[in-house]
Amino acid sequence: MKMEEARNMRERLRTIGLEEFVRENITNDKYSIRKIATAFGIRPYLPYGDAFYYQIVGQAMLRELARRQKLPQYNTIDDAVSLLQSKKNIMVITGAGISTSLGIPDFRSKNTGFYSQLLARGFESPEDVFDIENFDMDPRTFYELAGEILPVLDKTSPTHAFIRLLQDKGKLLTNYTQNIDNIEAAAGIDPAHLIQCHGSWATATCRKCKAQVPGATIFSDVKAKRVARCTACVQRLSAQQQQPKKRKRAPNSNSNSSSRSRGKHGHVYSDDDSDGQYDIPEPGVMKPDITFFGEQLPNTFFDRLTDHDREKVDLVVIVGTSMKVAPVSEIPNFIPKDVPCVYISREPVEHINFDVTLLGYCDDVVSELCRRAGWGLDHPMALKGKADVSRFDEGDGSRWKVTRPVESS
Ligand code: CNA
Repeated sequence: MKMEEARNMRERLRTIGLEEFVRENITNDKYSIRKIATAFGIRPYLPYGDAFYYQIVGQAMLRELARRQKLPQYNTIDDAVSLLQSKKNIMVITGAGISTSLGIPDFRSKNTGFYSQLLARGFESPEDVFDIENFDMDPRTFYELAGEILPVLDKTSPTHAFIRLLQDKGKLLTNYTQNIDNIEAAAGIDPAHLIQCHGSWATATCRKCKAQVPGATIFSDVKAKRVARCTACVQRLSAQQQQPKKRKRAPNSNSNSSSRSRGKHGHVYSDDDSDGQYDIPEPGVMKPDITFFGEQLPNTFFDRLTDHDREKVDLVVIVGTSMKVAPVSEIPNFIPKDVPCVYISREPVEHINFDVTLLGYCDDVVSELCRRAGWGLDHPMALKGKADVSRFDEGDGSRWKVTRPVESS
């Protein structure tokens, strides 16, 4: 199906509603279900029967009905500037792209992203490195690689400074960061206005005894590609080992002495090596408190979004994220449909409708926004002077390329 036809079909669904749309296009066989599937971005030749297609097209139609629609009155970079100037409760959603200028790779950028590097090294499914079941089965893969996304501790980017500026102007409602680098702390973002949706390296917790330590405690292990062990467990185990141990009962022995003691975590200790068998208890593995795939997001995320921000937000600014990871990717669809949404990133995304899209290095884009707003962005890496702004070829005219003029790049 051609793009134009697909767009019309989706619009028709929104205009007449699900029931009427199904009657008009599906029940009366106007289109085959596979053809309709293509209007919702589903490939028509998957190796499944029509029953499967009816099911996923149904889900896709429901999603389409829940999707935010572009607000026609906002289109240009100056519209974005006016919104920044006039709005008072700005939600900023950030991703790995705001830290790449500090040398921390993002995940999904082609060639430079961490996932491309993993693919090039033969990892078929890079996301598995951050899967909690895999980590618990064997943490070595994570520790082998984690040093490459270890945060810098004392640097911030101009985009972090921009978020701080919004805070200083009393406009920052909440910064929902998907980043785990905790650079928001160095930028002075008030924890009361910050949700670290995927946790952070700021702390680490033992998978066994749940002891929590500052994240920096495990950095030397991460840098050395060594699995970090829990020092609390180590201390407890060594204290237990120093206690007098009882001999293991020999098979068929009549001795009354108790032969085994069971440790706190169910490990069985014995100093009897008569059968050459030891069951050596191990200290737990430390995991940085970043949310792995398969783990719940912190409750603060859902609480703040639903009980506080949804009512208050008057502008959403999304920066440096591919918006591929749920539930953060669902935020634009969740907030009221009349709240404008500005997207700043290097590449456009097609699965969410924004009002203004500003494509370029986010540090340059925010510098230009501040320049046009008459706000000083105090950061040594901020763009000094004007950026070039030109219309991006694809899309509906609300997408703009923002680039450094050649002499200042
Ligand atoms: P992603 O999927 O890798 O997307 C990053 C996006 O930023 C892409 O669309 C890039 O085009 C864009 N981008 C990269 N550099 C720039 C730049 N300088 N200016 C403008 N845009 C840029 O990462 P997401 O954040 O969307 O995905 C969420 C994951 C990434 C979370 O679970 C994080 O924990 C995880 N992550 C975090 C960090 C970090 O904390 N710094 C680093 C790597 C990955």
